[in-house]
Amino acid sequence: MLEQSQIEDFQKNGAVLLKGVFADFVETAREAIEENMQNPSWRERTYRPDDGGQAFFQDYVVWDQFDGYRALVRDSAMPELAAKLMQSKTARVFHDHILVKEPGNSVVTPWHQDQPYYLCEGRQSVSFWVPLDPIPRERTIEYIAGSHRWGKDFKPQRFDGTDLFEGDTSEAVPDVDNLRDELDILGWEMEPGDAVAFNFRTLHGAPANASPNRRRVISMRWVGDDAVFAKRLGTTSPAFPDLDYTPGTPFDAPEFPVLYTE
Ligand SMILES: O=C(O)CCC(=O)C(=O)O
Repeated sequence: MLEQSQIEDFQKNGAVLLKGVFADFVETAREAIEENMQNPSWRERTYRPDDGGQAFFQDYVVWDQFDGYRALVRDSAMPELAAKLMQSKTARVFHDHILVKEPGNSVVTPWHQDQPYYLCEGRQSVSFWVPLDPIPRERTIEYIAGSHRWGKDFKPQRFDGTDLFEGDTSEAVPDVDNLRDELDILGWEMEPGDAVAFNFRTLHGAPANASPNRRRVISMRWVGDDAVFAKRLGTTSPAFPDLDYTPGTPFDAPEFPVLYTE
């Protein structure tokens, strides 16, 4: 399912397209999205734009609560693909992020890295961005090739542009939209069940959904052998308020099961 060249592209660019890898899980994952929207978790965060347009539903850490998500995570090739891409002996679940941009939703996902607001750290990480609807090139998620190797952790911000952590003096995310000609920007037209695998440090962003169709996505995050707990300047996203941990110790807790071992 995975060519050596795809592992190399993932390592070099921090993002790679995987065609059709989860196609068998699309129908059940769509059912799970409907169930999840009827029964959101306490972490749900839905943006309802002031322009009266349709919502952007988000939920987190629900992969083990709905059959269709659980099947995608446990029964597909995802755990093994994660380990191979990360060049790790193990693949450990971190969490899922469910994202539904309804038709005409105006929320742009700003350019950001995920790593700076997570409660784990490591070089071996991968998220699978799995669309459940067709995504044309002009509405696809985009990545800056190689940005996971820039050695930078940019300041995390909310989608409305406010800082996530008070007093955070780290460097702001560059103005990517004005630097597009100088950067190597990756993005692909996608079919339901395709995936982009990307590193937690790869800069990425996604456009609004100016289309008459829904844009349903499951973004599933994994870590490898080198993952450790990390302390941030404030509450991580997603938050795990009941978790007691020591920064720098192995990232190991029942919430984060290892689903693949070489
Ligand atoms: O789908 C989007 O709009 C953004 C997804 C994203 O930022 C992620 O999966 O980390």
